[in-house]
Amino acid sequence: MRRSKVNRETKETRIYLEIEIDGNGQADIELDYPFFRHMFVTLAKFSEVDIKLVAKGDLPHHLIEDIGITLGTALDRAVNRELIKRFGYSVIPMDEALVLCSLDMVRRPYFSYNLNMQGNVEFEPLFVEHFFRSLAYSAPMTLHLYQFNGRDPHHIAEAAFKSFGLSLKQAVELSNKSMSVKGSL
Ligand SMILES: [Mn+2]
Repeated sequence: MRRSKVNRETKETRIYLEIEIDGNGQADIELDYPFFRHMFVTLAKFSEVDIKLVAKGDLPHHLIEDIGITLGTALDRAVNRELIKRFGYSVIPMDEALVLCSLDMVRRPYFSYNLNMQGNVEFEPLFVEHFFRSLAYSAPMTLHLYQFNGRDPHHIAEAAFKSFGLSLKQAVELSNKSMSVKGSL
């Protein structure tokens, strides 16, 4: 079974996260931030990774950052990189928004991001960037999120989470051949 549990406690946050890679996208999210709860349910749905999350903390900024770190750590523990397809990519529309995700589950952290969300009231757009950056660096993985189009911040963020979910689903699919010319990721 490809699953892991991570319990991360600091003076700022307490995060408990359980994932099952070969799940069917069930989400059980305890987080007092409705927009990001919606995003994590979306991530589970499109990656088909089951996610159980209990996140409590002092500030929303700390919470979202630490959930990113915890999810990266959980993926690292649950996945054997020698046995997966390694790359995942997708371009997802949501009405006027069009967002690409391309990722490589190589053990080399890199993060590239150009999402531009303005005039928003539901959530802090910088938290979306912070979440994905924390995740990419703690996994570690190479992660690109690229916005081609979009005006509504909700649509842009949701397209990014869907696109990341679909890309992750592809990348962690089992493969019986090593996807590295070096022989190791
Ligand atoms: Mn929505």
